[in-house]
Amino acid sequence: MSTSPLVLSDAVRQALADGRPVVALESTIISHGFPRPRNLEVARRFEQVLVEAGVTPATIAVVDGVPRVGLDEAGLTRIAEDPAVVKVSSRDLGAAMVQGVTGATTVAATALLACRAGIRVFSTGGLGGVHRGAAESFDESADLAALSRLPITVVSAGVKSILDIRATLERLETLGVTVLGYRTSRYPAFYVTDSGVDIDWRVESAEDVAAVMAAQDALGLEHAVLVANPLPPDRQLDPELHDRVLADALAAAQRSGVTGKAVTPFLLDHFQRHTQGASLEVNIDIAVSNIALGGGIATAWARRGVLAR
Ligand code: PSU
Ligand code: MN
Repeated sequence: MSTSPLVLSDAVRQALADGRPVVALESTIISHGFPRPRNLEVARRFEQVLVEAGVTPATIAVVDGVPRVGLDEAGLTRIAEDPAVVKVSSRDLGAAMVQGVTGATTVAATALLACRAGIRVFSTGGLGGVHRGAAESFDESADLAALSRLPITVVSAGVKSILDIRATLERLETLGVTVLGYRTSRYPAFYVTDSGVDIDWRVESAEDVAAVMAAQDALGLEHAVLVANPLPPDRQLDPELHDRVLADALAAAQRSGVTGKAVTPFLLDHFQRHTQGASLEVNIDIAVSNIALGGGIATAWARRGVLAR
């Protein structure tokens, strides 16, 4: 028998064994998504939102080469504070383990490790996707391919408008990833409520999402369900500020010649610095809202499990 290299925290292992709700959280959002020192406070708040809802948080990262599902205080602090923490996608996991690296996991790597641990719900802020100009650069996040082969439900506010949203939705269709609008028929654009792109399926409750998960399981489907959860219009980033800073960010990325996995952090950082903190507060608001909804979905899912026994 081979033993799994995954290390689950006691809280996560016990909750899964008891059939209680668990929500996975990614760590790249902490290391590369939010500025220090605010990021540590934010990472703790994310977990607290779940704990208060009776849901066990499972923040996922690779610490000194060990893939961990559920971080202790030292692990969370390390991810938030250590500037040497690298960004780890699914293809990086094996090498990071062998070389004893400490890495923050992207949506792709977090979803993979969560699935291996038996977790079915994962909340984040925004997904990676198809970059603008991808027809030339071929820059498409590994998040999309990963979601095509992992049976996990991911709650996000869509993808940021730094990306090509229409192309991202086309790729998700090709890859067979389910997209559900939570109380909306329009795909959200992260900072802004509405990307202008229609989506096919709308759900009204966490129970609705759990029912779709159960139906897909019954068919043996093994791709992700994306739940698109927009911020209400009165809490979105001022669309005028958004459009101006976005144009600057894209131009700066062009000029700097940044490539590969550095592109997304570069654009996010530029965006954050040039909105004088306004985007940061909206970003936190979005993540908290997605985590709360993820908690509701995990609770509805756990309830179904209990009923089925
Ligand atoms: N989009 C955001 N915030 C983020 C990310 C994306 O709005 O923090 C992070 C996530 O971890 C995502 C990763 O999985 O960036 C995608 O990076 P890339 O485009 O290099 O695949
Ligand atoms: Mn990329």
